[in-house]
Order: sequence, then C-alpha cells, then structure tokens
Amino acid sequence: MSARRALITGITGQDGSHLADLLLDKGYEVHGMVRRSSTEKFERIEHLRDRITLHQGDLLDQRSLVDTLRAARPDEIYNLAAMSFVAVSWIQPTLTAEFTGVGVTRLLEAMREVCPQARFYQASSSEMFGKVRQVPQNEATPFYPRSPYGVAKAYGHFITVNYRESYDLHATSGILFNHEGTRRALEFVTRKITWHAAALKLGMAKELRLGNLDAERDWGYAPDYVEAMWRMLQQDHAEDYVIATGKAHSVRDCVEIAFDHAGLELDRHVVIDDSFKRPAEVDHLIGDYSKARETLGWEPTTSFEEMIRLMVDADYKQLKA
Ligand code: NAP
Ligand code: F7E
Repeated sequence: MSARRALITGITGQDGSHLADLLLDKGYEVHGMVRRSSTEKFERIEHLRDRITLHQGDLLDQRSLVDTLRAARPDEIYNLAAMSFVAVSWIQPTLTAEFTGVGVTRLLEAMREVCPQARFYQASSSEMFGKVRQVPQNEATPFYPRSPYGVAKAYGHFITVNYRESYDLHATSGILFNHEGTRRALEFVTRKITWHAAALKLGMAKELRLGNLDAERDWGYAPDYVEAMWRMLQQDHAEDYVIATGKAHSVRDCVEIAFDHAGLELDRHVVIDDSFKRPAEVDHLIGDYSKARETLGWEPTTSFEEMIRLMVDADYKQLKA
C-alpha cells in the first residue's frame, strides 16, 4: 500500500516542523508549502530537507494554492500558515486578515476544486476567546477576540465550519491554546524569557525588558499539540476540539521558573517596558480539553515547569556553543 500523503502549509514554522517530524515517523509522504523569500528560512526543517517535498505557494495567491494541491495530491491538509504574532497584528491589521483569515477560504476553495475528499485541519486559536465569556473555555464558549489576529482567526474558524456544513468537507478546526518549545520564535514571551535567562547567566545580556507580567495563559508543549492535530484528522467525522492543559500561569510565573532554574533573581534583571504592552490585552486563558481527552484519547505529557526548564537548558547550550 502506498504511503498516505500530507500537505503542511507553514512547514517552516514551529508547529509545521514538529508536525513534519511526527508524520514522517508515522510513514507519511510529507509535502510542505513555502513562500518565496530573498533568503531561505528553513532552519527548523533543515534536518529533514531530503525527506520532504517543498512547493512554492502563498496564502495570498489562489493559483499557487491550486497548483500546490495538484502537485501534492494530499490525503490530509494541515493549514498552519498564518501571521501568528498577536502584537504585530495591530501594526498590519489588513495583511493579518488576508493571511490569517481570508487565506483559509482560499485554501478551502482550492481543496474543493482539486481534492474534496481530502481531510482539512485549520489552526484555530484560544485568542478567539479573548475577553473570556466563560472559565474554563471549551468548544461551546462564545468568542470575544481582542486583537486583529484574534478576529482573523475567528473568521478562519467559522469559514472552516461553514465549508464543512455547506460542502460536506472533512474540515476540522483545532482550537489550540498557547504551545511552546525549543523551536519557538524569540519574539514570543516564553522563548524571550528562556533565551534571556540563558544569556544573562552567560553574561551575554544585561536585562530582560517585558510588558504585562500579570497576563495568564494556558501554556502547553508544542510536540504534544501536533499529535492532537493528527488525531483529529483520524476521526471518521470532522468536529472541532479544544487543546489545552487545563492549567494557567502568569508571565511572572514563567520568569520565576526560568530564572530560578538559571540561578537568577527577577528583581535584578527584569525591566517593565510599556512598548511591549498591547492596545487590548487578553488577561486570562485556561482551556477545558475534556472532549479531546474523551474522543481523541489525547493528554498533555509535559508540564509547564518541565517545558520552561528544558527551554532554558536548550538556549544555554546553544548560546554557549
Ligand atoms: P509560526 O512559527 O509563526 O509559523 C507560521 C508559518 O506560516 C511559517 O511557516 C510562515 O512562513 C507561514 N506563513 C506566514 N504567512 C504565510 C503566507 N502568506 N503564505 C504561506 N505561508 C505563510 O507559527 P506556529 O506557532 O507554528 O503556529 C502555527 C499555526 O497555529 C499558526 O496558524 C498560528 O496562528 C496557530 N496557532 C499557534 C499557537 C501557538 O501557541 N503556537 C496557538 C494557536 C494557534 P515563513 O517561514 O515564510 O514566515
Ligand atoms: O504573549 C505578554 C503578552 O506573544 C503572551 C501565539 O502563538 O498564542 C500566542 O499568542 C502574553 C501576552 O503569545 C511580553 O502581553 C508580556 O499577554 O507569547 P505571546 P500570545 O499573544 O498569547 C496564541 C494562542 C496564538 O494563537 C498566537 O499565534 O505575554 N507579554 N511581555 C509579552 N509578550 C511578548 N510577546 N513579549 C513581551 O515582552
């Protein structure tokens, strides 16, 4: 029997690279869509370049999406590509809407035309809950997004649901809470903290400038979360799922765990910088993943404390080298 074929948009990102690792381990033929850039940014997939097939495409360009699907002929499509940094979504609100919102419709339209029997995963986000209407948040919690990113993700979520109901597509929306790890980009708060803990320890940085230390998130471990994406597409019926740990921590907790591990004191090194505060904040997120546990048999494997410590260790090793 020939290998199952998967297409990952956003394969150069944190989740795309972990998902590619997972699907290759499971015996899939893995295809990735990448956008053209004047310099290649393939660090996260360098270790598997000769085991995957890359296609040039952009969520803004319908032709490239149709051609990518024709070439890849996927059984499963994971739409992970997006402008994913919340803070930048206020700086580029309409571009965020195009990439993160309307881009989903473009890909669904291409799928309808080329491979309507394929299974589709949309990377939805806990940012859609924003100013939360219910604690903890589950699949039935109403959305109240607080950023142009959250608004665009809510559009992407509902268009996925709508195409499932309108055209009988196997289209799933995974509502994932924050997830991190050693491949997280440096601009996100956990990696910014772990990188600075390592750099301060090595004498390579003098301070850590942060915005709101009181914001609370339900932070999980990225390799666990890509396993949940795959499990969602193995179900006979497409539905939506919340993926979370059920535990919330503040940004301050994150600094304390990282600094404690590195033998540093928060008060000596952290500087509050208002330029990192957002026009509208999401104060507290905590997810209820009961449906995923019961239907997918999914559980998180790595605690927040373990994850932050392993991120500090990885940053320390990398900076020292
Ligand atoms: P990430 O590291 O920022 O990766 C985003 C990917 O999207 C990159 O490969 C990027 O390519 C690609 N991309 C951006 N714009 C594109 C465009 N116009 N056309 C084609 N590709 C484009 O994000 P991540 O953390 O892996 O997250 C994956 C997805 O899950 C995103 O949709 C994100 O919004 C969503 N999500 C993430 C979290 C989280 O905590 N990580 C939680 C919930 C939902 P380049 O390398 O060329 O920039
Ligand atoms: O911020 C606060 C900030 O940028 C977390 C994305 O993957 O998860 C991510 O979005 C919190 C916020 O992630 C700094 O105000 C304080 O309250 O790490 P973050 P995010 O905005 O939660 C969701 C689920 C996604 O879908 C997104 O794609 O930390 N914070 N000081 C800071 N944040 C940053 N980045 N930098 C600071 O200096």
